[in-house]
Amino acid sequence: MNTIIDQNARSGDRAYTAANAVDAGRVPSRGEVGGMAPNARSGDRAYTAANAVDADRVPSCGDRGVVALVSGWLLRTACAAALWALHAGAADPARPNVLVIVSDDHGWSDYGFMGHPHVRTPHLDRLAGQSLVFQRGYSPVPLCRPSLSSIVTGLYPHQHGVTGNDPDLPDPGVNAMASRSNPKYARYYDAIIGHFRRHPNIVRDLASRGYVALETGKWWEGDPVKTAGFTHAMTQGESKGSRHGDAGLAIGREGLEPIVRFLDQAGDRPFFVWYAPMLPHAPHTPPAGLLDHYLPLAPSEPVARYWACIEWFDRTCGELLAELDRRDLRTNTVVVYTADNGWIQDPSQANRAAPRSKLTPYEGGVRTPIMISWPGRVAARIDQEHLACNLDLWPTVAALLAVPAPAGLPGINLADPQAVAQRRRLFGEQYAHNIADVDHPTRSLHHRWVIDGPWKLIVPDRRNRPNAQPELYHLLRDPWEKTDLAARETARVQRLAARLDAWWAPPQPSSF
Ligand SMILES: [Ca+2]
Repeated sequence: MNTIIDQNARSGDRAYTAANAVDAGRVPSRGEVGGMAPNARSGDRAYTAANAVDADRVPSCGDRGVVALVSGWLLRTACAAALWALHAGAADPARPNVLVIVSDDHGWSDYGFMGHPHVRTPHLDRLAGQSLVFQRGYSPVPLCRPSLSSIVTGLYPHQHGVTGNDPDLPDPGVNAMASRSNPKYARYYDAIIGHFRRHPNIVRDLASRGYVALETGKWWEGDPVKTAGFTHAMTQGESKGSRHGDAGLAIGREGLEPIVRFLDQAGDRPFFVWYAPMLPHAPHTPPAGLLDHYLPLAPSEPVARYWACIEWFDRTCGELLAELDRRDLRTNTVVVYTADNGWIQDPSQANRAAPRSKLTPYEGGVRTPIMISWPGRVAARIDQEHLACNLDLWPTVAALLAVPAPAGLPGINLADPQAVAQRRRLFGEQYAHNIADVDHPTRSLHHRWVIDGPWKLIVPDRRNRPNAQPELYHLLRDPWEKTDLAARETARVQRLAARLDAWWAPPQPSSF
C-alpha cells in the first residue's frame, strides 16, 4: 500500500483527536493504524472545497451509526456491525466477497488493454488478463449520478427516477450544484434521493444476506448507510452540501487506508466494497511524476493531465488488488470493473470535456469496458463482439453468488454465455445535467439510443431537441461515429426507432 498512500496522502488537517473518538471500542489505536505518510502532500484540494468534513456531519451511534477514525479518516459503521470481532478475513467459498471498481469519467479506449498507444494501465491490463472482459460494454446513461444509481439498482434512469446530477431550482440564477444547504430547496434534493430509495439495490440485498458493505468514493444519494444499506461508509451524506460524496471523495487520491482497515475488521463475514474514486475525473491534478511522463506524449497539457490521472487511478486499483492478494482473498473475491460514463478531453481547456463526451449519447459518453473477475470460477477471455451493460452487474453478481436478484431487472448474467449470445440489443438514455422536474424526471430527456448488433440509432427527444434528427452509425466500421448513415438507411432507422419505442415505457409522473 505504501506507494500510493505515500504519494497522495495529505498532511495533518484531519489529525487524530480524542474528540472524534465516538466509539472507543471501534477506534484503532495509533499503534494499530500508524500515522499519515511522512511525505504526504497538501495537494490540490479543489474537489473537496465544497465538501469539507465538518463536525455537524459526524453521526452519533444512536441515530445513524458509529464513527471510527482511522488514520485521519472518518469511517462510519452501522451500530450492529461495530460489534464484530477481529478475524483474519472471509474465506467461505460459497459466499465470495465482492469488489466493485467504478472508474469516473474515463474514455472507453483509454487503457492499455483497449489499445491506447500512450496511456499506461498495467494493473487494469493485468486485471483484464484475469477477467471476462466485454470490450463493447455500456453505461445506460452518460452522467455520474444516474449511472451510479443504475449500477446499484440494476434499473434504467427512467425506472429509478434519478435522471440528472442536480435539480433545476425554481429561482433564476440559483446554483443547483451548491444550494443543498438552503432549506428552501430541500424538497428538490430530497425528492431525487427519495426516488432512489424506493428501489431495491444490490448493497441492501447483500447486507441482508450477511455481507458487510463498505462505501468509498462517489456517492450521491445521501447517507449510504440509510439510503442504500451499506454497513460502513466514508461518505457522510447528511448535509445537503454533501452532493457527490463529501469525505468519501478522498479515497484513492489520498490512499486506501479506509478499505485496508475495513478488511482488517471484516471478520469471517463476506464483504462488499464499493470503490468509486473520483478518478480520473477532474480536477486533473496528477502526481508530478506522472504528468512529466505524459507531457511530451500528449497533444496538449490538458490531455496529458487526463492521461496521467488515468494512470494514477490504475495505480490505486493495483494497490487495492495487491491488498486482496496479500490477504489471500483474490480467489474468493468477485471483482467487477466498469466506468460510470466516458470522457474525451478538450485539448485546449483543462478539466473540460470535448464534444461527444460525457453527457452525450455518443460512444465517448456511454461506452466502457466491463470486466468480471473471479479466478478459477469465471474463465478469463476478451469478448469483442457481444454487448454488456452496467445494468448487468447485479444479475451477474447474484448469479455468481448463487443468490436471487429481483425479478424483472433488465440486465443479464454476463457469466452465462447463452444469455450473452442471445442478447441482440442494448438501450440507453441521455438527459440534461439538471433534472428539470423532480416529480417528472424523464421530462429532461434529450436522447434515447439503441445498439442492435453493429448498428446504433440515436433518437432526439421531440420536446427538448425539436430540431435534431435521428442519427445512425455502424459501430464496427465507424467506432467514433463519424459517418451518419440515417439518410441512406431509412428503413433501418424506422425499424430501430420502433424497437426503441417498444422498449421505452417510463412510469407516469404520479408513480415516481
Ligand atoms: Ca462520472
